[in-house]
Amino acid sequence: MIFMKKFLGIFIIIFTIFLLGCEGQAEKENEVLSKYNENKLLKVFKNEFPERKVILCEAADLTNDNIEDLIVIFKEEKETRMVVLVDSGDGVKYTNIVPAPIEDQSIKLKNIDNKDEMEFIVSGSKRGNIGYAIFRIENMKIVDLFGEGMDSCC
Ligand SMILES: [Ca+2]
Ligand SMILES: [Ca+2]
Repeated sequence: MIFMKKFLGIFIIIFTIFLLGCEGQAEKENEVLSKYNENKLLKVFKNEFPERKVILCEAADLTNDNIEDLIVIFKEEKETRMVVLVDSGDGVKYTNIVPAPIEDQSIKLKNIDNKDEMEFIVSGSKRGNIGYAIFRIENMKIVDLFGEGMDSCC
């Protein structure tokens, strides 16, 4: 009987940790995305591609014209991909689409060479394989400037 109680106790603890873990993940996602609920570029994207599930966004001017653009990492079928929505002043324009890490995605903005367009660093993982790459938008294309391990995490 004592053994059973112990066993049940451990089971409850493990189960609680599991539940907390799931909830934490979902909350984090909602928190990140809720910041962009009113973003007009994201609204256009969601309307145009309802089948693409948005995972992560980051707003910044990436084309050096003082108009804010939007980096979007999304899932479509089983692929995780990234696209940049450029506010052209005459509607939304899309860059090419590139593979993105499938887990733990993060986007960091940094003007690495301190001039012209803002660069951005995307990192993430896939089953523990970590990768990152530095990108810049050139002529409406996502250009991969430097990276490591992206093949094994995308
Ligand atoms: Ca811009
Ligand atoms: Ca730059």
